[in-house]
Amino acid sequence: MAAIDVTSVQSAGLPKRARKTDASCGSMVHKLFPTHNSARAIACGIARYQKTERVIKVAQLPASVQQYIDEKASLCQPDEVHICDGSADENMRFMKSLQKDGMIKALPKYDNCWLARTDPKDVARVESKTVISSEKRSDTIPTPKDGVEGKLGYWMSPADLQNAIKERFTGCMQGRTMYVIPFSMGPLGGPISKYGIELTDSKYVAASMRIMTRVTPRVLDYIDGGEDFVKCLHSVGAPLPLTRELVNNWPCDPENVLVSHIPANNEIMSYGSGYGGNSLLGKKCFALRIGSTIAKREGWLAEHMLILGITNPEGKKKYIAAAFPSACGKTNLAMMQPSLPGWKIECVGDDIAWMKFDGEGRLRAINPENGFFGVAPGTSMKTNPNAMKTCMTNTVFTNVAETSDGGVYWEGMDEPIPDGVDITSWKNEKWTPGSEELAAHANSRFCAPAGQCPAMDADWESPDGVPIDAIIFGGRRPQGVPLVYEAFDWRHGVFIGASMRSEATAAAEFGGKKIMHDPFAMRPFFGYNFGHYLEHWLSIDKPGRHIPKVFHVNWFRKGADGKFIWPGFGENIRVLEWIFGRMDGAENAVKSPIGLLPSEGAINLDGLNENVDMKELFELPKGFWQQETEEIKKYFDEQVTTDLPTDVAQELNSLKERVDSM
Ligand code: GTP
Ligand code: SPV
Ligand code: MN
Repeated sequence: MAAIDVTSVQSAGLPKRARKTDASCGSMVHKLFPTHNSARAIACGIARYQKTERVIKVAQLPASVQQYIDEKASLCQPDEVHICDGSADENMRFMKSLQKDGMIKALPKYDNCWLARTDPKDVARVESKTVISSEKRSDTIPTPKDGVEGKLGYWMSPADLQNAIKERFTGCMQGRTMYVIPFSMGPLGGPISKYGIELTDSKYVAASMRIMTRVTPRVLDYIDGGEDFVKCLHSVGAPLPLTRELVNNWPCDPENVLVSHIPANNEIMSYGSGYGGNSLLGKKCFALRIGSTIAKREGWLAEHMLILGITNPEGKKKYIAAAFPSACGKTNLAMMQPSLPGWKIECVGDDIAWMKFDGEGRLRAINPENGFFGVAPGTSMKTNPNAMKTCMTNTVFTNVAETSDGGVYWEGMDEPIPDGVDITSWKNEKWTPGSEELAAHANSRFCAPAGQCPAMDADWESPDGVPIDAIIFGGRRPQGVPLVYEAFDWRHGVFIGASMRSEATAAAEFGGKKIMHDPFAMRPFFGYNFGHYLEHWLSIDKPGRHIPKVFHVNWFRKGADGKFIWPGFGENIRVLEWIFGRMDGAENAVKSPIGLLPSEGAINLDGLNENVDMKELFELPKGFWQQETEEIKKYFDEQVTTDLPTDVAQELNSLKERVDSM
C-alpha cells in the first residue's frame, strides 16, 4: 500500500514547517468529524492526509450541505450519493474502479501514475460555453458598442439559465453515483482560504480534485461552524443506460457543454465536459470567476497568477506574482531552475493567487490550490526539471502519449525513445516520430500534488500568505514587445494589465496563432464587469500600503528566422535578476515611450551559451507601437465603452502621445 499512498508521500516530502496548515489549530472544535487519532499534530493539518476510508452519511452533514445535496440529487437523480473523505484508500478504490471502466490506465514505469484519454471532443476549456448569470447584464460584462459582439465574457439571464439547467441536469446522473467532495481552497482554516462542496458524477473528477484541492471532511466542520461554502455542481452528462456511444470510455456531452456561474449565490453548475477547468470546479470556476466577485466585495484580489519566491546570491528574498495567459509559461516560471549561479527560485503556486492587504499594508498572497494541472508538451528535464520530478509519482496524465514500457511521452519531452519501445498517441493510435499527427494533444496535462515539487517554498502553505513585492504581466508576443519593461507607477501598471494581448493557445477552443486581447490574463475568468474590475485594481493604491512594482515580460519574441530570440526557461532568471534589482532600488533603468527599460548592460548575460541579439529583443518599432495603441483603443472603445475608467483612458492617451513623438 505504501507505494500507492499519495498522501503519505506528500506529507513525508514536505519540510516540517510547510506541513502545519490548519490555522485554526486549537481554536476550532472538531465536532462533526473528530480525527481518529486525537494527537494534536494530526488535528493540525495532517488529518487531510488520512489513509483509511470512513463511511460518512448525509445525515451527519451540516444542514446547509444536506439541503444542497437534496436539491441537486432530486434534479440529477443519481442512484447513490457518496461523501468523499479524501483518504488514500478511497482514492485507490476510485482509481481501481476507473481502471476497470477503461477510463484510465496504470503507468507501471512510474509510481502510482495513471493515464486518461478523453473523447477527442473534450480536450480543453470551452470559453464560448462559459457563462455568468446575474440579474443585470452590465454586472457581468461591459456593454459593447452597438453592433459589436462582447468578448469580455458571456452573460445569461437567470431565467434562461434556469431553463438551460433544467434541460441539461434533469436526470443527468441516473444510474451513476453522485460524489460529494468537501474541499478547501487554501490551507484549512486560513484567513484567506475558502470552502467548497463539489457534487460530481465523475470519479476522475473526484480523484483529480483530491490532487488539486484539499479534500477533507474537516471542511464540513468549518461549514457547521458558520463558514460559507461555494456550491459546485458538475455532471459529465451521460446518464445510464447510455444513449450515445462512448469514445475512449470517456463520458461527456460535448454538444451541450455549459459552464455556468451565479455569483450572487456563490454557485457553479457545469455540464457536459469532464476536462480540466470545466470540471475541476475549484480552479477557474471557483478560484477565479466566483473568487473575483467575492474578492471585489471583500476588497481583495483573485488573479490568474503564479507566485514565486526569489532569493539572490546574498540571501535576500522577495516574492513575485505573475499573470500570463493560459499556456504562456506560468508553471515554468514558478518552478524554474535558474541558470545564474547563487540565485534560487521557489514555488508558492503556478496558476492562481488570492491576494489581500494585511494590517501593515503588505499585499499577501496564497496559492488556493494544492496541485498542478500543468501543460505536458514542452516540459522536459532541460526546460522544467522540477515539473518532471513532480509528475513521476501520484500523477494523473490526460491526453499525453504512452510508451510500450508503461511510460508517458509528449512533444518536447526531449528524451530518446529506446529501441523496441513503441508509442501510442493520445488518440490511441500507433505513433512514429516524424509523424504529421501530434503524439500528445497540445493541451495534454499532468495533474500532480504540489507538495511533491522539489522547488516548493517553505511557506507555500502559510495560511497568511507571502508578501508580494512585484507583479509581472506577460504574454506570447512574436513581434514588437520587448523582453521586459517596468510600469512608471501603479496606474500605468493597471493600464499595462488592461492592454495585455497574447497569441492564442491550445488551452481553449481557439485555433491558429491569432493575437488576442487578454487583459490581466483574465479574459476567460472575469466573474464580473471588466470595467468594474479595473476600478477595483485602481482603488488598490491607497496611502499606507506597500504597493508592488509592475512589470511586463515577453519570452516569445521571434526573429526574422521565425525562431524565439530569447532562450527562455532557466535563462529567464536574468530578467528576474533585473526585476529584483528594481524592487531593491537599483538605478539601472531608462525611460522609453512604453515604460522603463533596462539600461545598457543591466541584463546580466554572463555565461549565456548562445548569442542573443539584445538590440532586436528590445527594439521598439514606431509603426508597431502605433498600431498596438490603435488596437488597444479599438478594444476599449468597442468592448469596454462607458465602463472604462478615466484613469485608464488617460494612460492610453499618454501612451499614444509618447509613441507618436518617438
Ligand atoms: P496554464 O496551465 O494553461 O495556465 O499554462 P501556463 O501559463 O502555466 O504555461 P506553462 O508554464 O505550462 O507553459 C506553456 C508552454 O509554454 C509549454 O509548452 C512550455 O514549454 C512553454 N514555455 C514556458 N516558458 C517558456 C519560455 O520561457 N520560453 C519558451 N520558448 N517557451 C516557454
Ligand atoms: C488554463 O487554461 O489556464 C489552465 C488549464 O490552467 S484549465 O484548468 O483547464 O483551466
Ligand atoms: Mn492557468
